[in-house]
Amino acid sequence: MSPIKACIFDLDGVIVDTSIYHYLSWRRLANELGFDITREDNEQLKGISRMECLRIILSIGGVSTSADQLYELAEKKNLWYLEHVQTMTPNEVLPGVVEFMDYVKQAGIRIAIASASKNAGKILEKVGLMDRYEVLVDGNVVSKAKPNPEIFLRSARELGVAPVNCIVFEDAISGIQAAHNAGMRSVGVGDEKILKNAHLVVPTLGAMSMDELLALQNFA
Ligand code: B16
Ligand code: MG
Repeated sequence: MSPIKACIFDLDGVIVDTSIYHYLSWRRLANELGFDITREDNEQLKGISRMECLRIILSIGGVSTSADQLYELAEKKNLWYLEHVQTMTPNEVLPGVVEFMDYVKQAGIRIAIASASKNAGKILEKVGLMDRYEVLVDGNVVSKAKPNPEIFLRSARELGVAPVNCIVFEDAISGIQAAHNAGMRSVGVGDEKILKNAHLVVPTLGAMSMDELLALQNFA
């Protein structure tokens, strides 16, 4: 049995859902380049870095650009995305998240946020969660995308907790794989059929009980 000493939460899809804002901003960019993207296309972009998303969008439209243009396009999309982020309020925190974080903290379990987003700090500030976690590891400080375990290993290191004592909460398949590659246990937040490799799957954090969390201590 490995006691739970830290919970590491992914941001987008677990704590808030900014995927609609990413979609609107990527779609605006695609339209400006003369093509369109669908909601299904947007599904592929979850949990993936900004530059990787841009490469996927451009391949959908069959557009090729220079390396310099790639950075300009990514920057343009990000400015549009930030206009949406500026409108975010605490009402956008997903159901049950604050209550679950409170339970965890009261149980003496440490909290980190691990997000591929370079805007994670801004989003957490807009939704009023800045004082609910000890460590934030985001796209500004990690270079290897999930399923590489870098983001979770760094979170554990900054908290001073061994990986075996960490539980990761993730909505992306690559994030669950990254948690396992880090030697951590995982909770998938979302669809059980998609996140079947996770040690436990819940539809939202609000559906997760403290008993279920503590039962994860018994998983190897
Ligand atoms: P940015 P997460 C990810 O956040 C999003 O799921 C993904 O769609 C986005 O492309 C990525 O952040 C980078 O975001 O452009 O703001 O740096 O799920 O890892 O919290
Ligand atoms: Mg996510």
